[in-house]
Formats: sequence, C-alpha cells, structure tokens
Amino acid sequence: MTSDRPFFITTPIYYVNDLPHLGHAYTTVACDVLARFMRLDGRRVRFLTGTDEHGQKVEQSARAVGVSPQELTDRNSTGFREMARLLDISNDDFIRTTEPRHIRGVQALWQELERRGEIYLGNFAGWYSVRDEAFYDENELVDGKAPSGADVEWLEEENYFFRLSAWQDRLLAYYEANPDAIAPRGRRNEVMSFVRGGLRDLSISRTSFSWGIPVPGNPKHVIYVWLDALVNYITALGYPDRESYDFSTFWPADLHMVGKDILRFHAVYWPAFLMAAGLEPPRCVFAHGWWTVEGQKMSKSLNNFIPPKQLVDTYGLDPVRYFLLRELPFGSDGDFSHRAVVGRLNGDLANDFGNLAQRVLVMINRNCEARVPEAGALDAPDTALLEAARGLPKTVRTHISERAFHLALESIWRLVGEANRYVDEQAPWVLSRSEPERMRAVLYTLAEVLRHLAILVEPFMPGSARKLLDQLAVPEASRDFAALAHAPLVAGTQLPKPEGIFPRFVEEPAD
Ligand code: ME8
Repeated sequence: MTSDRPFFITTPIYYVNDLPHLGHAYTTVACDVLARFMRLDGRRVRFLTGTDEHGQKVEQSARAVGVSPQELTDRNSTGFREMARLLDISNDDFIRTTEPRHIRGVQALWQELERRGEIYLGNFAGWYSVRDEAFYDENELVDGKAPSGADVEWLEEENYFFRLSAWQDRLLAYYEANPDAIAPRGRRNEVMSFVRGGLRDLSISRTSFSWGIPVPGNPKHVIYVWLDALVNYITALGYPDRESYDFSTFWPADLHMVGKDILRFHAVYWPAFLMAAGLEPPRCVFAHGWWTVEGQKMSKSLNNFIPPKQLVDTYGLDPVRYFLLRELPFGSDGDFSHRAVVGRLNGDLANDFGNLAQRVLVMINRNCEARVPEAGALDAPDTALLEAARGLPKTVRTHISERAFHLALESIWRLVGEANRYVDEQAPWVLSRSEPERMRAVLYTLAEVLRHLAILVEPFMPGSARKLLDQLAVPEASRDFAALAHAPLVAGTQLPKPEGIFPRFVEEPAD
C-alpha cells in the first residue's frame, strides 16, 4: 500500500567541534535512503539535517584552536554541508542552531514552558560531562567517569530546571500507547525501564559560559545545549508559527533517526519538552547501532575517524552507500573493514549486479540493433522471472517500513541472483542464430527485470541507478515506484551504447 501522507525525517544535528566522519555519514545516508524511498513512493517528504553549534564543548574547542566560537562554527558547519553534497544527500533543508529562525523558536518554546509553569529557578550541584553535554547522577558514574567514558566535572551553579519528574507517568503512558515510538524494541525497553526508575528535574540553563542562546528575561543564563538542539526539529518547520504550512503539514515527525548514544535525549527529554509545551511528540525515534573501524572504536587517540571524502575517493560513492546499509542489520553494531567493503563491492556490485546489466545490455546492443526487443510469446521461465520482479516492490516496501535496509537489499539481490541463473539457463547468445524470436523474448524479460532492479535501487544508489535507467532509455517521468507497474519498456526504443556501472575494486600493489 502506498500513501500520500507527508513524511518528515531528520538526522541528528551534528556538533561542529568535530569534522564529519563515517558515523555521521552512516546516519545521514540511512535517512537519505528513506527520504528518497518515500518520494519515489509518492509521498510528500521533508528531510532535515544540520549542525548543533552552541554549548561549552564548541566554546572550548574554539578556544583550543584560537578562534572565536562563531568562526569555528561557520567553518565546520560548512564541512557538514559538503558531506551532504559529497554523499548525494537529498535533504530539503539544513538548519544551523545559530540562525535567527532557530534562536527565535527556542526562546519562544522556553517562554511557553515558563508560561505553563514547567520551569523554575534553582541551584544545581552535580556531575557534568562537557564531551557528552550531559548531567549525570552520582550512581550513574563508572570509575569516576560518565557511562560513555567521558570525563565529568563537579558543577554548582544557579540553573533553571524543567519539571521532568512530573512527566514520568505521562511519558510511560505515551510509550504504552505508541509501541512504535521508540525502535528497535530492545531500545524501547531500555528507555522504559530508565523512566520507570524515576526521573529528576532537568537543569536546562548554564551560567558559567556564554556560547548559547540567552534565557529570555535573564541573559546571565544560556539555554542548555540539548534543549536548544532538539528544538531544531520544529524551528526548521517554522515554530513558533504553528499555523504555518510546514509545521501543520510535517509535525509530528515521522522519524528522528539517531545513534544509540543519544537516544535518551530524543526519547525521554524531547517528548517531555514537547508535551509540556502542548505539542505532539514524534511518531518514532529510531536508534541505530555503532560502527567500529577494523575492530576498534573510533577515537581521537587512535586517530581512526574515517572522513567521508576518503571513503568516496577510495571506493566510489554508491558502493559506500550500499555497503553501509547492506552490511549490518540496521540497529545492530558492526565493523567497517576494507576487506568487507571490497568483498561487497566486487561480489554483490561488480560480479552479480554489474555483470548482469552489462551482459544483457551488450547482447541487446549487438543482437537487437540496440533497441528494446519485442517480447513476443513468453515461456514459463520468462513469466516466472517477471512475476518475481513484479512482486518485489511489495517485499522491499515492507522491509523499508521496518527500517530493515539490509533485508530490502537482500531481497533485491535475490532477484539479481535469479536473473543471473535465468541468463545461464536460457543462454540467449546460443539462441541468436537458431531462435531469434526466443532470444528477443529472453532479452526483453531481462531488460524488464533490469528496469525493476534499477528503480528499486534508486534510493540506495541514485547515481548508478540513473546510469542504468539512462541505458534502458527509461524516461525521467517513469522512474518512480508507480511506474514499475504502469510503464514497461517499449519495444523498438533506441538504447544508448552500454557502459559498465560498477567497476571492480583492484588493490594497489603493496610497495
Ligand atoms: O550527538 N557509529 O552530535 P554528534 C555510528 N549534536 N554512528 C555514529 C558514530 C559511530 N561510530 N559516531 C557518530 C550529537 N555517529 C548532537 C546531536 S540532535 C538534536 C543533537 C552518528 O556530532 C550517530 O548518528 O556527536 C550519532 O548519534 C551522531 O553521529 C552523533 O553526532
């Protein structure tokens, strides 16, 4: 079932103290695949990404390199914009938390919370981690550090507090009533048991530094960076104007995609802030897993953060996009290794899909005057393969609705496998002399299967899919999912000269 319901999807907004790396690329590509998928499925999509620019961590990083926070922020925010371009990300908007539209919205939300009696001024004494930009209870510390391993410092200052403790029951009721609000299931259970364990009021302002949004009416305080950051998801839609087209069309968000490290902020604090301000909580927060690199955690000390540019330069863009979503069940942790990428690239892409496309297109070029052949009378194996292709969109849609990218790709590659077996069994090169009509039926069947494959891989590998669809001379207007059923290839259409789509990865000889 397709639906024309609007679809709003977001990435986390990334901290500008760091340069983009594999982890950021992963979340962003996953969101891009969903955004593209929904657009091809006829939905009105808004896809948001951006940068998180305030807070003590950014202020400290700027000081460490001897520039102003604004300078660091401008420079590094550009890096994330470039990452999006490099990865062929189809975001509709890119929000920066230093933009006036955002600052205005955050202050309006603050005032709304204050008006509703959800905020009070008090004194904070407790542990704070600048790296995590998070407060911790004494009993959460592990060997004197945050559970993430980050250093913590003792903090005592006058702070504003949000009455989070009052939201425990309403949060639990929201999770109960919306079983899909937190995914995957295991993460939902973790969040629910955290909330059942009791919530303390949350400090939401700071006075010991100044790189942030001033608290309305008390500019000695800046707003806690997580409250500031989370609100980007609605300021980008025009909040506080709740009547605006964007806000009324796209809120609540269909999906906030996050790494498991920041689930608590999105699944506990964020819905509480929203409900407290009289706004609807998101429909789903999905926490994906964590990549290691060649078996090791990415860290500053190991200096093993892989920049997205290095990935794309080494393997090519679409192979990277494919690998990231094919290699792991989405939600689980996994390891990024050169060997694994090359295995997928040369196996799944070059050998399986690339060869199939190349063989079929070259045979059509040579034996059918480079025109889409006439289907003529089809035999049982032809219709069986075409039926498999026609049934595939439904299977892929189901997997995508469950964010099971790897299963979606696996099901697409099952058809690639069937098509390759069919080529071998039908041996159209043998038929070219003896039974040209039969050869044309076989090549037509294969070309139609290629059309299905190309359209279904579009969200994952837009550039390669485009090349293949160009080679099949599929008109621009017939490249969405509706066209799968309604716009089969037309016999006689002239095709361009075939060109390989997925080159093999050849190892550089070691010096
Ligand atoms: O947390 N594996 O920003 P951030 C997989 N500004 N994903 C990874 C990863 C890894 N090893 N490392 C990072 C922030 N990520 C806040 C968010 S949202 C309102 C504010 C991805 O720059 C993953 O999506 O530290 C993670 O959640 C995000 O980068 C953290 O990015």
